[in-house]
Amino acid sequence: MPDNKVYLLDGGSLVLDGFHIWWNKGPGGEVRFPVYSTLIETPKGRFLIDTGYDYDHVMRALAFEKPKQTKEQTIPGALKLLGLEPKDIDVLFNSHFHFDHVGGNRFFPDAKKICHKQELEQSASPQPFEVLGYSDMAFNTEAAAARGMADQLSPDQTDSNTAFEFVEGDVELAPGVTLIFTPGHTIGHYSLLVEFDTRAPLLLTLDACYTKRSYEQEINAGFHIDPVAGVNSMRRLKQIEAEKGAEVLFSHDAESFATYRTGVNFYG
Ligand code: 5PN
Ligand code: ZN
Ligand code: ZN
Repeated sequence: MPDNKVYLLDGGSLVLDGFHIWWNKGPGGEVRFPVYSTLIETPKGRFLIDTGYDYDHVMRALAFEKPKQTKEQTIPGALKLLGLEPKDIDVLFNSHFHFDHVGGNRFFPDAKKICHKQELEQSASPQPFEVLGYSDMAFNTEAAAARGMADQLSPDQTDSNTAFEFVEGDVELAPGVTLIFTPGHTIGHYSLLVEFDTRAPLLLTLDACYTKRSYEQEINAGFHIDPVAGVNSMRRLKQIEAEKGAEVLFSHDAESFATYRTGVNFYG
């Protein structure tokens, strides 16, 4: 069995109206929710899942989401709490390309980068209702250029140091680290199952389920490409939870997040 360790990297918080978090259910009103990334230390290397949001981008493009992010809640800051630097990350996997999951990608020019086959092309040519979600394009030179947003790139970013390898379907990234294809929120969205030597598996829903209530009541977020696929993805996660006896972690749930291990406290 794999000797895996999972660290949750606190990335600060944002605000949305409750009708965006719980689509067509609410209640409405401002809800502040956490954003975090996931570091998995494995015998095969360090895998980072997502990179949070870029504070300056949110202030420019979505200031109404009222970002709160300390220096320790940037990706380099959160890694530093663990005695790590961005160059210590071997593989960066993006669950999807929404701005709150790609904001720190530019810190990882040397990591191998992986995403779903269709997610990159969708972000380069989104549906009109997806434009706000795919508003930070600094993770890939070609997709940024296709959107007319090359001004978001910094001079040191190149086609090759922002290139992705593609996967589709369920994929084992490393022993005990499995990407679970959960489309609906976006076309190429992934959730994550991590198995351990010594404890129950973790099932990270990522944005297939923002909150515990979303999961229990099968409520999509307001941002989605296919809500029916989204409900089916939540049902699939429930099946995996039951089969594996997994502990389920949600992506944007303040109440749940307060009970999760963060900083130097890890799972494994
Ligand atoms: C946090 C957040 N805010 C807005 C959007 C959006 O338009 O698509 C995805 C998304 C978000 O995750
Ligand atoms: Zn999302
Ligand atoms: Zn998100």
